[in-house]
Amino acid sequence: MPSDQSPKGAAPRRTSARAASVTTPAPAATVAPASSGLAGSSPWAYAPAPESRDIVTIRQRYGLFIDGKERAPSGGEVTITYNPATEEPLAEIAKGTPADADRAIEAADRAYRKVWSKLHPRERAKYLYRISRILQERSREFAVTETMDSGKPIRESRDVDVPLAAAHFWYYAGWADKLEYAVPGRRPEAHGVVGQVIPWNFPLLMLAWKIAPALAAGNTVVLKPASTTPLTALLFADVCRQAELPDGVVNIVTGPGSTGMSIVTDPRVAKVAFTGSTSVGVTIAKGIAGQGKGLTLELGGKAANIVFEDAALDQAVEGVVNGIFFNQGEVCCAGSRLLVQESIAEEFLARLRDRMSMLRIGDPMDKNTDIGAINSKAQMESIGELVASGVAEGAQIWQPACDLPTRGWFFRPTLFTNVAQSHRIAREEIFGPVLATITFRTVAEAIEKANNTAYGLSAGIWTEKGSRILQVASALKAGVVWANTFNRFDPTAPFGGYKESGYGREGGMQGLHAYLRSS
Ligand code: TAP
Repeated sequence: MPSDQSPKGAAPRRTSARAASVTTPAPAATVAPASSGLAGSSPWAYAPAPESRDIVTIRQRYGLFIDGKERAPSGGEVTITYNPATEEPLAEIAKGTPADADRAIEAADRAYRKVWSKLHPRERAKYLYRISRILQERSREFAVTETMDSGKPIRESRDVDVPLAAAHFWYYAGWADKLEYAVPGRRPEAHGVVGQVIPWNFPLLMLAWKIAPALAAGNTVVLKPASTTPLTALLFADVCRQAELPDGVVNIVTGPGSTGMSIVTDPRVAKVAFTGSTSVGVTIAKGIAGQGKGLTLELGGKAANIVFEDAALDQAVEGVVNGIFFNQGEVCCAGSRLLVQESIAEEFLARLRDRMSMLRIGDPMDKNTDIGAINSKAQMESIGELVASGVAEGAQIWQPACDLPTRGWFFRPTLFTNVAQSHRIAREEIFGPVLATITFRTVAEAIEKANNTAYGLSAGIWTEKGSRILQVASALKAGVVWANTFNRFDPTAPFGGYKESGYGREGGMQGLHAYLRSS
């Protein structure tokens, strides 16, 4: 489809809080008055600042990227990827089959044996540097495409997803010729072909987290993007061509979960990396059990963001907002449980409600937007169902009075109080802009409640006391603990979880280990 067929400005028509509440369980919700913040009809409302989409040319149809070339799917079928902010189709995407997965693995295997493993590591590093440079040069194109395909605000794709993706390639380029320092005293070797399956919440960034260390370690790759967000992975295929990466080193196979399963279970695939839901992670682990493959799983989370009474409250409010509303809350490490000390709970929640009233929800292409569109209708329904369960189980719901666009999948930011630890909203990953508040009195109680989850991916601590940070951080069962900040990512820092959040680390030197076997 030519780019001009999609609407300019995704949210021209807006609906009132009352009308939009069909997407959320309105009967029990307390909706704040519109005058409580910058939202709605306040005289302080922001003027529209839409990013131009002219830089992006979205084609009508995309094929698979196998052995350096675009190929039609063997079954001849396509799926459609939609703009979640407008519900309009963006492009037809090849529906890769197990036969296509087989061709991609064959190409990756050949490229590994004949080209990539024979290159001097320094030469491999040059390709990674080149890819990083091209991502930087084409950053606007990537940011606009990502926002159109995923629904995330352009501010986030422009300032977080794309720069971090480029930084990952840059960082791992530096490792490519220094692998022996990553595994001192041992001889590092690549696995060969790696199979990677990624989710829809950070499509380009997850691709970079997976492909950059894999290539730096000397592997070749077959990657399957999520069905609702394939466009930046397909644009990345173009970057590989532009960087003159040897054919077959990176292969991108779009298609359903079953195609992902064909990739990861193929005996020629020596290592598997997956990011997504715990249930699919378990299916993959079972599917490849006993095959001797390396496996890293980055799954869900239900992070506690713990605010102690001595915290700088306004900073903590900002951190809590960033923790749960960044990327619409569709973040595995989102701070979706607010643990606040009872002595400050009332004041903290009042400030939090004020801040939430100022969030701007709507057109993700607008540079002022804080909360964009939910990635898919299915995800909207899943969030709505869990929010309804919170109301039914007796938690108190509050939502700010913000206008929502009449088209697209938008969910009003939601705050629950009076939440019991047994409530589903306190236990299950909602993957949406929904925060469940639980109070505590003592440090020990905070730690116990924070660890009372099947997950263990991340956590946040807000306090002025360094000693308390050290005490609490070391007691939390979470792979990543942020102190007086949240959702900070850096290619040099390892990231990963405990328990049902998976195993293995991505990022940093530890992220390289997963892509190396050492003797
Ligand atoms: P998943 O089903 O886990 O999707 C993640 C990736 O796995 C996608 O590429 C998906 O392909 C693929 N996949 C699905 N079934 C597969 C299988 N049997 N074998 C191999 N690959 C398979 O996530 P979802 O359905 O999009 O979201 C469901 C829930 O998962 C969300 O509500 C959220 O709670 C959680 N989630 C967590 C994360 C992170 S980062 N922890 C990310 C996304 C979702 P298709 O897209 O083609 O189905």
